[in-house]
Amino acid sequence: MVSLVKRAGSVSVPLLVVSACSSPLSALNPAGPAADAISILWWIFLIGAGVLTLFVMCLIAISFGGPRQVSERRWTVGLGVGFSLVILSGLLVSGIAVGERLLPKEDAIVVHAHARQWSWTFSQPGPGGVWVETERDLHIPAGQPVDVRVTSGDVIHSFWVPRLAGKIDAIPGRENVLRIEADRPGIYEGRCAEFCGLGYSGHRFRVIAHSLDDWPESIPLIPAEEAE
Ligand SMILES: [Cu+2]
Repeated sequence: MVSLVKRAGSVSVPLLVVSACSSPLSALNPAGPAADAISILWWIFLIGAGVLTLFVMCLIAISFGGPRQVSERRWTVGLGVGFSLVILSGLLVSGIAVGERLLPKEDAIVVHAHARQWSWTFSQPGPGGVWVETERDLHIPAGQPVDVRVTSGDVIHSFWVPRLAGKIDAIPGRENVLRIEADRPGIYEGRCAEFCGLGYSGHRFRVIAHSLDDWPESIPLIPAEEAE
């Protein structure tokens, strides 16, 4: 019985890990350049943390072998300063390089995302340049960078589409900008990533990426004046 449970566990744990990585809300299942960069950074940090853990475990194992003559200089300069500096420098450089790639730059399509308890309203220029609004679904062209200008009408929320980019807070009285991009057409799940009250769990939205061939005519947009 015990061996059966162990065998089931050994099979289900890797399956759980694999399914979690490929879920619609997994940052480890990237579908755009910003999410790609974040995913790479996540793996760098995981591998770095794994190497450090292994190193410390080795030191602990060695310590069980009895007292050893290791010079103070070797411990202090080699391991205390040198080793830490190498690891921290690597993490710092990789973090800055990835962070720089996530910053908004010029020539992006601009859309507005307004959060409220508990809805999302998106507005942008539609077919013929008419300003339009959509509720819950944000429509973007695939393969194009899009700057999302995020605001809030009540409390602090957070705009997060794990497969397309990092997250950014929606703060009352302030506008924050996040660049997202989808490699290919599809539907990408989004969530509010900041606890914002009792309806927090339902504070969801979707990003629908359309083919560039029929953008923006293919979008079921409602002119802003009709949406009010
Ligand atoms: Cu929220």
